[in-house]
Amino acid sequence: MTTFATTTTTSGEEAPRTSTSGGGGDEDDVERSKVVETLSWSPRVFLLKNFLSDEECEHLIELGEKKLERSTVVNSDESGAVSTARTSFGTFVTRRLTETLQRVEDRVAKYSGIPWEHQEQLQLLRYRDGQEYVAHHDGIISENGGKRIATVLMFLREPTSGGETSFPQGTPLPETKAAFLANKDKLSECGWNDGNGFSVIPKKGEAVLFFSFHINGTNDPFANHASCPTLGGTKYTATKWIHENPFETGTAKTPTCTDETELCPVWAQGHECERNPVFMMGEESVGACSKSCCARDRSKLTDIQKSFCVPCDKVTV
Ligand SMILES: O=C(O)CCC(=O)C(=O)O
Repeated sequence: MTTFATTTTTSGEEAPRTSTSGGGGDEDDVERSKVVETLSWSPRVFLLKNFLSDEECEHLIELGEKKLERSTVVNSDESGAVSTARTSFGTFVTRRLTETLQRVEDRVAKYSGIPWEHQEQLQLLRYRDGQEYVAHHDGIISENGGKRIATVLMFLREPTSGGETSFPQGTPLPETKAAFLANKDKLSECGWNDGNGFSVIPKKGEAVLFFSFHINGTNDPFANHASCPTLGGTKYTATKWIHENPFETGTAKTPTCTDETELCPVWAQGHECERNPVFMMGEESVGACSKSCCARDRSKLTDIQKSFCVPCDKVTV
C-alpha cells in the first residue's frame, strides 16, 4: 500500500541516542529502520519506514490479542470511559514484558529521542466493521509523566479499505500533498476529507511519529488526528504515548523475593503459580508468593517475572 510520504530522508545515524537500558537485541536490531520521511511540520509528523519486522508485528498482536476489550477514552479525572468516538477494541501490554517488546520500546525511544521510561504501556488496537477513532488530540497533561508530548503509531496489520490515519488540520509538505492528491481514488471519504489535511494509509511494519506539543512546550492544536473507519479487513495498530517525564507503570524497580503469607508454599505445591501467575508471581510489580514460585520451574515466567527471582538467587543461608 502507498503512504503519502515523499520527502526529507534522514538517516538513522542522525537519530538522537537515547537510553537503551533493559537490553533486547544489539544496536542494529534496535535501529532497524534507516528511513525517516517528514510528512508535515505543522504538526510535526514523520513516517518511519521499515520500522517493525513481520515477526515483531505478529508478536505484538499475540501479546495482547486475547485481552482485547472495547476501547475507552480518557476522562478529565484520568479514568477511562467507553465512548462512541472510539469504537475499536484494545488492551495495554506491560512494558518490557518480552525481549522483542523491549527492543521495540528501545527503537521508539531512539527515533523519538525520548528515553523508554517516558513511554506508557503499549496499547494494542484492533479496528474492523467500520470501527474508528474520531479526530482527537493525544496531548493530555497527567500527574503521571506530565505532558504527553509525542505518539508513535505502529501499523501491525493493514485493512483492505479505510482505516487511514488522518491529520485533518495538517499542512502537508508539497511532496506529501502531491502524493495525497494522486491517491485520492484509494482513500475512504474520511481519509480524503475533501482534500483537506492529509492521511497515511496503514502499511504493515511502518510507523508514524508525531508531536502534540511544540518544542516550546505549548500545545499544537493541529496534531488532531483520527483513525478513519476501517471498511474492509482488520487493522491492528500499536500505540506508544510518550511523556515529557518518566511514566510510572508499577514495574518493580527493586524486585523482592518474598512470600506475603505462610500459605504461599502450600499454594505453590497446589500448582497455583502455574494456574494463577499474575496473583502469585506478579505482572508489572511483584506478586504475593514470588519466593515459593521462584523455587519452582521458571521456564514459563515472563522476563519481568524472572527478574523478580533475582534476589531469591542471591540469598545466602
Ligand atoms: O490507529 C490509529 O490510526 C490512530 C490511533 C490513535 O489515534 C491513538 O491511539 O491516539
